[in-house]
Amino acid sequence: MRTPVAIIGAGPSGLLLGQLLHTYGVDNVVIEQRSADYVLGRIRAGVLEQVTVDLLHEAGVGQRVQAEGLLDDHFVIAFNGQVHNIDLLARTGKRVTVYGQTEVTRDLMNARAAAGLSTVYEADDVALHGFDGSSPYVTWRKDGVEQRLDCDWIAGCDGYHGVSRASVPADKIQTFEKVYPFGWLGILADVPPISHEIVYANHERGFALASLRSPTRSRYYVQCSLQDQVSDWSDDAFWAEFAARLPAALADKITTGPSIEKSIAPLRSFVAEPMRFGRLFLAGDSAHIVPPTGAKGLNLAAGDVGLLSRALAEFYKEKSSAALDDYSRRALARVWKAERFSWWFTTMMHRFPENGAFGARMQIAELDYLMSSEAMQTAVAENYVGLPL
Ligand code: RFL
Ligand code: PHB
Repeated sequence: MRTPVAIIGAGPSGLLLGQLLHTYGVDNVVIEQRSADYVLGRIRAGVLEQVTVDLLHEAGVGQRVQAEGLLDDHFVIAFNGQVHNIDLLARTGKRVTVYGQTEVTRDLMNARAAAGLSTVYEADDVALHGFDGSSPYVTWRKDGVEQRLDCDWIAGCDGYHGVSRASVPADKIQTFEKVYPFGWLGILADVPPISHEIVYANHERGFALASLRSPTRSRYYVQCSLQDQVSDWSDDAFWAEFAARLPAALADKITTGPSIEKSIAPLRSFVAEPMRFGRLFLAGDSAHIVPPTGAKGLNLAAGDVGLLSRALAEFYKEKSSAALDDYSRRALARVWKAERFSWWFTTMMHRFPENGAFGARMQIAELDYLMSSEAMQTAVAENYVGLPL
């Protein structure tokens, strides 16, 4: 088997890359270790930047996000019992779209199937070979049978725990990491959301976030201890803690109900440099992780593959490798800015027990300043709606 671009991973970055390349006339094969249902079962991101929505349109999968995505022209920051707006539209002229990662993935999977593009699910022992030379290839086992795919380029879109980054020799890669001393406990429930806007709450009991997937489906989170297990948190315990961390005006709007998903995610900032190794490119979570405060992870993944797909198209159409040679530099410049914003927003909103009462007062001073300064609100809004590609 041979293809121009072998894509490792059928998460949003791999599937979006495949669809963008297809629209540019570049064939590709996606190799994923899990089943399609498993990939669709992961509940993750919910907020799309306009750059991401534009890329979905470019990839030919914009119809449903256009019809069903909820447009938010502001988001909410709560602290000291008060509720404050960050007016995205007034400060930047842009909005964000609330539309679940699950739905983005489903739209991309359907489009890939309709276009007849080749996807291998449940591939075991995926391995990357020869990307430091001119003839890279990928091997895997499917139903016990060894398979090989020769290609011009490999796109490592296989997330933080994937094989692509791990295949790079240690002396060729530099990594930067910060692990936060807490996690997020998230639940999904078929109850009406407290608000159509995303609410980020700083509270002395810890951070809370109110988000949604639709007018009838809520996605809520509370900061939790890294020692906590999902089984430690009954639905009742979650609802009580969530309500305790919101200002009364918002807590009064909570409709409780049984959770249909409940999980704990650790928080991490991580960047690998560079994002190209010979004929291997890294994109999305395989190259970088942000804590979810600020909703940047999926959007960064989309930005990476936006740049990479155009660079690959230029290579095949114009026989120029200039954009491919510049991919890592351009992607990393944008990635580090989103890392900074996500780290800063996380630091301002969460309880850090080791920072004590002084640290908590610093957060309140910063939040007070934010809400009194139009300049600061513009800076936050600019980052939240997403920096240009
Ligand atoms: P993914 O989604 O991890 O997909 C990688 C795929 O590669 C497969 N894979 C392999 N395939 C073949 N061989 C191997 N050896 C493989 N190893 C792994 C995996 O099975 C998987 O299918 O990475 P990708 O595509 O780069 O996408 C990144 C996003 O998923 C991620 O950044 C976001 O979910 C982060 N994130 C958020 N991002 C946002 O932009 N907005 C949000 O509101 C937002 N909220 C979140 C989030 C992430 C969260 N968690 C759980 C980490 C909320 C949470 C709670
Ligand atoms: C979500 O809807 O899952 C979500 C929203 C905003 C964030 C993180 C996650 O910052």
